Amino acid sequence: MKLSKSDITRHNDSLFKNHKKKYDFLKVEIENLDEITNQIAAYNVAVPSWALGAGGTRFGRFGFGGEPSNLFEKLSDIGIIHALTKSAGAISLHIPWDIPENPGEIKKHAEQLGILFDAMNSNTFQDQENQKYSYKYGSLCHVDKDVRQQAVQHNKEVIDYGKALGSKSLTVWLADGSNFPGQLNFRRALNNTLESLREIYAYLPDDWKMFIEYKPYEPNFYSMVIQDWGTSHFLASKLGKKAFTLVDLGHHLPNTNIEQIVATLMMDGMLGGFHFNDSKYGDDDLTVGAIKPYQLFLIFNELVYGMKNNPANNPVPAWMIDASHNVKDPLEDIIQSINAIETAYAKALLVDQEALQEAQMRNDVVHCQNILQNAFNTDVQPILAQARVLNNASINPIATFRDFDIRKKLIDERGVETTATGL
Ligand SMILES: [Mn+2]
Repeated sequence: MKLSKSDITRHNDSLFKNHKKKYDFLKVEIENLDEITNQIAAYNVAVPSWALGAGGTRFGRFGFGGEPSNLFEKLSDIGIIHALTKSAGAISLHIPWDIPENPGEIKKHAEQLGILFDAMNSNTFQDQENQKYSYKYGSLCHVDKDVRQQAVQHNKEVIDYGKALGSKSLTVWLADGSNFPGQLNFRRALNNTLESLREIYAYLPDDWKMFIEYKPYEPNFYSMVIQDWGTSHFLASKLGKKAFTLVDLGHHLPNTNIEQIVATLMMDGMLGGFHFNDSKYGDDDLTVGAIKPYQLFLIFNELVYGMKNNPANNPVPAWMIDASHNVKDPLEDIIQSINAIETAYAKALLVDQEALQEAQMRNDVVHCQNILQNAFNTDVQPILAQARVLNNASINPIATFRDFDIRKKLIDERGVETTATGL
């Protein structure tokens, strides 16, 4: 199943007139509209290989049919999303779920679809078949050196797979921690983790980055070894210049001010990666922007400010969608997430940073709030649609997906019973 450029532009014909009217209307209001549109048109976010099938809950999993059952098909699915949006030009792989049997062939397929290989993800939160030592009591933090070495070795292998595909970064997320007080010595666990990470870091190629993800709880419910951004930052600064903190929106306690964390990390040049999702209660992995679009906008406001005012040389963060799907078609869900991310980004680009700074210096709190909320309340959908027009993508990706009956075609091609590997 492959969508051609001409299929998409033909579908756009019926939508173009109405779109142009809306975009021209915005042009009257927004002076630098084309500049903002170009920034949105250049934006890409990586799709993780595990988000293309139905995600499970601990109670059940409900498939969609036509799910990709190997890496080649996963790339094809992202190819469909990328053709429709021209904003999904990267894939993030998870080893061992996506071990490339033939890296050359996989790389060629990705190239033809315009997809790059973003961060590689290791997995030491499950035991694999034929694995010598168990991660039941931790991996990089484990009390037994043999277990730690096995986990270090796995991360080195993940780097090797990434090298073969042209990836340039490794994301380490650890489920390590304890379920009961006294189970684990905090300092020993953190120190073991640091020493293990040092070995992985030493193996990292010079032009690679390492992202350290944190999470306050789950799967361990008393303590997580890397529980918050401070611990991640602590480890990354001890490792060296190639190590950074990764922020996952769902990995915070309720009501945490994530935009402030973003600002603080960027001030120190330490924000390396970003995982998008949304949540009502915990790490719910819901569609981006489904619950708290204003929070997402405030986060993007800090990102835009941080990239413009960047004395610590924070790199452009590695963007990735990290959501899970059980009741929506995963491809439609990812399209919705991309739309929410670009919506927040476009609104943040509308913020008049100079006026905001002036109002802040005058302590004009009312005006500060108005500047932010005027940007947030602007309908930026014509900007996103115009960005897609510029890229020969779809004016309305979900409508195109449905009009072309893509899910049905995938089911015809792959069958109803297929299951994507992953969570
Ligand atoms: Mn994540």
